[in-house]
Order: sequence, then C-alpha cells, then structure tokens
Amino acid sequence: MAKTIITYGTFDMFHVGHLNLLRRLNEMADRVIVGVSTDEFNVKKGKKTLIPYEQRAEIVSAIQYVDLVIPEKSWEQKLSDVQEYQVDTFAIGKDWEGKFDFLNEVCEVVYLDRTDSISTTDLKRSLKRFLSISQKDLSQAFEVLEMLRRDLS
Ligand code: C2G
Repeated sequence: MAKTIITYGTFDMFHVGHLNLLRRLNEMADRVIVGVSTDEFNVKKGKKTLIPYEQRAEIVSAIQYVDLVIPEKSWEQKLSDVQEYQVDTFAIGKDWEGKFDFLNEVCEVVYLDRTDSISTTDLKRSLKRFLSISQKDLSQAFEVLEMLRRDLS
C-alpha cells in the first residue's frame, strides 16, 4: 500500500533546511503532500513573509521530492486534510514538538530534526544588516577590495 505523508510550513526564502526536510519526507513515504501557508494565514500566525504565497507554493511544488501542494489556510484543517488525502504520517520539524500530538488519533505523528545554522529569520537578519550598510561605507569597502585585487594581481 503506497504510503502518504503530509507536512505544513511557510517556506519563505526557501533554503537548504526546507530542502532537507522535504527530502526526508520523500525517503519516508511514496507520496509527499505539503501545505504551504497562505499570506492571510501567516498574518494570523504573526509571520511576515517576503515571498508571496503563489511564488512559495510554486517553488515547493517544483521540488522533486514533493507530489502535491495544498494551501494551508487555518490551524484546524489538518484533521480534515489527513482524512481527505488518506494520510498515513504527519511530519514537521522539532520546533513544533508536541504541538500536533492530537493528530495521533488519525495518523502517525513524527517530529524531525531541523537543519542547524540556517533559518529564514537569520537570512532576513543578515539581509537587513547588509542593506543597512551606508552607500559611503559600501563604496569605501569596494575601493579597498579593488586596491587589494590590484596589489595581488
Ligand atoms: N526547518 C528545518 N530546518 C531549518 C528550518 C526549517 O527543518 N533550519 C523546517 C521546519 O521545522 C518546518 C519546515 O522546515 O517543519 C518549514 O519551516 P517554516 O517555513 O518556518 O514553517 P512554519 O512557519 O513553522 O510553519 O501549521 C504548521 C506551520 O505552517 C509551520
């Protein structure tokens, strides 16, 4: 019997942590379904995203490990999704450990190790730092790099 697994997430600024999780799901089942949080639902989650839902869903559905992308619009939809898609396993990163144990009534629940040292929050922080560098400092930095390049060549 083909095994179906489901997960949910925002997947904003898609990175290797997201990819590793989806690859793990693909190793655990025959069919991988991903609920991508809509922009409206992220507002309810208190999350601001850089990439709009349509693009995040398109990126996730283009990942070879993913068979189906559905919109995640509410916290409550998981129970009905498990029934609708005849899901065997619900899996998500350990940052949600224990939060979805109630799903044990209808399917297996698995919390997976996260990929260390990468997160959308950190990427946003680095971007903010990078963008906060003044034009003057940036051009000075480039001048120094240019001088170094000339000295080394
Ligand atoms: N993840 C990971 N390693 C990282 C970063 C993220 O394994 N370094 C995993 C998370 O644990 C999660 C998935 O990637 O399982 C997607 O992460 P987010 O986009 O941050 O998802 P989140 O906003 O937490 O949404 O109903 C559940 C929510 O939709 C989860």
